[in-house]
Amino acid sequence: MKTLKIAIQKSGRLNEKSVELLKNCGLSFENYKSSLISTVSNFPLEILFLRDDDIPEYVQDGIADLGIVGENVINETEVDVAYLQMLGFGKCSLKLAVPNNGQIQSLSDLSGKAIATSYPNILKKFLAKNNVAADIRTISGSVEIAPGLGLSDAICDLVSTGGTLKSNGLIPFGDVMHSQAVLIGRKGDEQNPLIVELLQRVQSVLRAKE
Ligand code: PRT
Ligand code: ZN
Repeated sequence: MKTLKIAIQKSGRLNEKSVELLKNCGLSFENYKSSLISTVSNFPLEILFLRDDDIPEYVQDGIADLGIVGENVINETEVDVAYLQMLGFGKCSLKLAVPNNGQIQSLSDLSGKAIATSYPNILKKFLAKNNVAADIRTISGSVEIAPGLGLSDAICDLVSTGGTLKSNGLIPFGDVMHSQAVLIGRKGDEQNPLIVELLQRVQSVLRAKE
């Protein structure tokens, strides 16, 4: 049977938990920081270490069979993949936040205002659904400093503890989406016996943690 490929984040917030999950599934592999691909010795599986942003497309396009990535990245890339299992780590929320000077207090106050974000597609849909016409400024990182620099009136960014917002004088005032890491696969592949076997192992690891 064809060896499976699973794409996980190379480094960053999801890397360690993704590696731990695969190890807890009984998979043996070397986890060298320098390697981009690692072969599992006791299961027909290869692990690809990638930027998280590339994972949904790799799975959709069949370059990887499976992937572990945040729902926020899946929604932003607007791919069509199957959610096989929510994994319960990497939890965060994509939130709107504004400077704590009180000028913006409700969603409708955002009309005509500029919002900085790294999630323009998700934000665009959210604003359309709420009938808010705002100007989306896409920036790739350090979104929290945009209002202080005069680049935007508000931001839309991921929040976990809220510490980063606070230290930049911003207050959250609306949830755009909640997110966590999820195991994804290609639609139609769900009956592949190797995927079924791996998914069962993942589910028993998660059950043991409850
Ligand atoms: O290099 P690569 O592209 O793979 O990584 P990356 O830099 O794009 O992503 P990374 O490693 O930062 O995050 C990977 C995933 O972790 C995200 O896509 C989310 O699904 C999830 N996650 C969970 C988070 C956070 N929590 C989080 N707090 N991703 C980012 N943050 C950032 C946020 O953007 C903000 O700058 O942390 C800051 C806020 O944290 P708090 O604790 O101060 O609120
Ligand atoms: Zn990324």
